[in-house]
Amino acid sequence: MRINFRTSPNPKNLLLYCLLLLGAALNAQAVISGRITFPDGVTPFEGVSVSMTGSSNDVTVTDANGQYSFSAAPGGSYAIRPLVTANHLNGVTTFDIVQVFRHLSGQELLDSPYKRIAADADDSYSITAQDTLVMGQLILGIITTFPGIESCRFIPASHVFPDPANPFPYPTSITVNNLSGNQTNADFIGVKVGDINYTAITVGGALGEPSNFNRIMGKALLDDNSNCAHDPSETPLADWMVVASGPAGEFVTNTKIDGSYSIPLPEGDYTVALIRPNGLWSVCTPPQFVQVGLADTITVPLSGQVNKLCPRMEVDLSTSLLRRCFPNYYSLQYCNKGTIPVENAYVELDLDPFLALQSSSVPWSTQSGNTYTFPVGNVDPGQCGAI
Ligand SMILES: [Ca+2]
Ligand SMILES: [Ca+2]
Ligand SMILES: [Ca+2]
Repeated sequence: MRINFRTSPNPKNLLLYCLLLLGAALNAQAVISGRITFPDGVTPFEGVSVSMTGSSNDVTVTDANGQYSFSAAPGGSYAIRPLVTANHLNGVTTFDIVQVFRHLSGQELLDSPYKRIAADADDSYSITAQDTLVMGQLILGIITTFPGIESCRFIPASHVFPDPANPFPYPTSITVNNLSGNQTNADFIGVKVGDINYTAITVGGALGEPSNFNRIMGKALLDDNSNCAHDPSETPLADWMVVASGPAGEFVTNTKIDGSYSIPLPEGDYTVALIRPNGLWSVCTPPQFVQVGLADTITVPLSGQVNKLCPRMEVDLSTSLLRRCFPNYYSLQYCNKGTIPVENAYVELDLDPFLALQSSSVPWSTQSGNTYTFPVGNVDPGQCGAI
């Protein structure tokens, strides 16, 4: 702030001068800025929406170098989070699917936590056959977006993965508490969902229109003590569907292994409902009505209960394109969607006569013709595994 002061000093003008200086001091702003790049630390993400929420709210977009910047009042606390929801197909090919298959079959493990995050195409916080399935559906045009709505994932560059082989869950925002001066290193590493080998184009408008930042988020927990409210140490409900419906449309996501969910959506009024996976469960939280404004984050806690005590095993089988006379990979996922553990479970695989089984990550116990039995042991409620 520049103050021009030309009149000769007199008490009235001095008071005005002091008040102007005081005003300038109160308005002093600090900068929170950073850069978003691929894991190489070089290739920028241009056109990413970045939100600042907390003591004040703001939204900006990264420039051609992947840079963004906010001005914020010192002393405040802020959360910075990038978001891209467009162009899901960007960088996703059958080559990426093959890499996930090789990882699942143990042939060649994905060698970076960022590749593993990119491989989690269905946003379940785990890498399973389901991820290859949705990648294939996207390439074939059966679906146009990955589940979970976001097409890129952003992890604070300073984050150290405690176990790089299992990077889930991972932070998606940078928190600044009691801002004391310019903070210019709020950098993020970006990956494109489903793009394991980093071939997505991230500049020149390839990431699509800047995303909307309003969101509904929360957790779904098993209501162990039957009060239909969240209590400490209650069990997360993983892979339950959450639906937000309103005049702008219906927005659907699935909860992750820690029970959390997040739905970016346009401003408006919504009804948020938790959907039980099957009749063995019940939902005790009634549909919640919420109003979502610009840059709002609305938290809606959800609770489910046990309806009937029964195990329920489900199996999914998927593969990429099969080539005759070449090795092909099948991935088999099993889950217990029931309410009690199942003991000594096994999966029976009945292969087409044109296929011969060469090897598997879980050894089969018996074979009868082209039918193979894979013992998978005890499976807890909500637990899944892959072969
Ligand atoms: Ca997944
Ligand atoms: Ca790729
Ligand atoms: Ca409870």
